Amino acid sequence: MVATQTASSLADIAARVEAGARLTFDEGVRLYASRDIHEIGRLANIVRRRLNGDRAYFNINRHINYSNFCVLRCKFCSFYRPYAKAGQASKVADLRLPQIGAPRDDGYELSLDDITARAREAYDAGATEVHIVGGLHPTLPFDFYLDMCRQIRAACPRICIKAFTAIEIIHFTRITRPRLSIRRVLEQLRDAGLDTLPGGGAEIFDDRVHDEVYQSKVGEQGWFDVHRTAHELGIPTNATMLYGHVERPEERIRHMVKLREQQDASLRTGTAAFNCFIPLSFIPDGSALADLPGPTGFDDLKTLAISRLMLDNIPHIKAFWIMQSAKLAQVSLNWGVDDLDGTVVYYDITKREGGAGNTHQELTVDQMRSLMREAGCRPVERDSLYRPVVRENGAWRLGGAA
Ligand code: V47
Repeated sequence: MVATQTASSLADIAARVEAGARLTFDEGVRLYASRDIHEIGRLANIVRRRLNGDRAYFNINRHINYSNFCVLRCKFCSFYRPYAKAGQASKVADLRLPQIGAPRDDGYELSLDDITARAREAYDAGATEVHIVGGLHPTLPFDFYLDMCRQIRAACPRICIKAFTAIEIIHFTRITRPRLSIRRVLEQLRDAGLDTLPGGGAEIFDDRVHDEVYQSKVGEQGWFDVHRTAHELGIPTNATMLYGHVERPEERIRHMVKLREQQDASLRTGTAAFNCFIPLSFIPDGSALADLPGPTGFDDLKTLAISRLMLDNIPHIKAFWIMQSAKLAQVSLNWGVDDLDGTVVYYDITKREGGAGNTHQELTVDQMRSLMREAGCRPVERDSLYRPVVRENGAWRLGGAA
């Protein structure tokens, strides 16, 4: 009985989703207020199938976190290490490949050769993308990041270099002398080999939440300036939302609406736009907000599904299984999600066991495919632009329609 009542309370929204209408802010808030997770999932799946059929995408990628030194002190972050404190012991940790994943309680920064070796190792293992982000390092010059792109491009000619959150891009504008504009930073990175920008650093576009949790970080305007400029330059990007800490449902919906408006504008200019939206489930372990419980599975599923419903103009909704868990990410394929990131392999920024957790976090291609098939989806390996990848005799090429 209760289920029927709650379903009927969403009946008008259901009719509008079925008719292909765009949901309003108020409707988004009502979806969050509903406990009818089945109906929300059913509606999200209508939109998922409309946009992506029965395809579930994944890519063979490698995450590289080049340094955890950071000038910021965001309360949600368990990754950063203060530079001065770590510097007393060893400013530059020259981590050789076999040490990847070794527990450490100090800061590190990878050398350019290490970063390139990790990218090359991934490339040789079949990766089509490297996803590179780090803290805002206080002393590395902009040339370090340009050389990083150049060296990876030379070592891995066909790999997609997806690198640097909007926050890092703004940081680069501040460390150059004379200061470079966002446009010039992006142009120089693109000329050095950068292909796309990841969606990180968005958190929640709201002043209250910003001031409470990541006060000294570049806010919403800076994040949008970077992504808008990237789109104008023909550089595709992604977008994220970090949920499940101190924000309220209305603030999540407002975040989505702001992204939807930017996507409308980017699509109008026609050069590039957001490829996908990734809701990031807050992992409290090891952060200054470790006393918070973090989102529940119920909240994770609702958030992924509501994202699909609100962001009708962003083609893909991605579950980052590192944060939602592989099990829940699989379930989410029936709650609006059409993309799982990715094989990953190593990930430093969040570790379920807290700061001391192992950084080796990997799903194999076989695991990925069987998770997707079991969920009733057709697995499609994609490149960073969602073009199907075909593998033959140990090599890969872009295929036709998926
Ligand atoms: O920018 C930091 C977030 C982001 C925590 O673009 C946390 O394809 C949860 O942006 N709990 C990095 N989240 C990850 C990211 C990403 C991941 C996968 C794919 C893509 C893409 C982007 O993670 C950070 C920050 O917003 N984050 N700490 C935490 N404790």
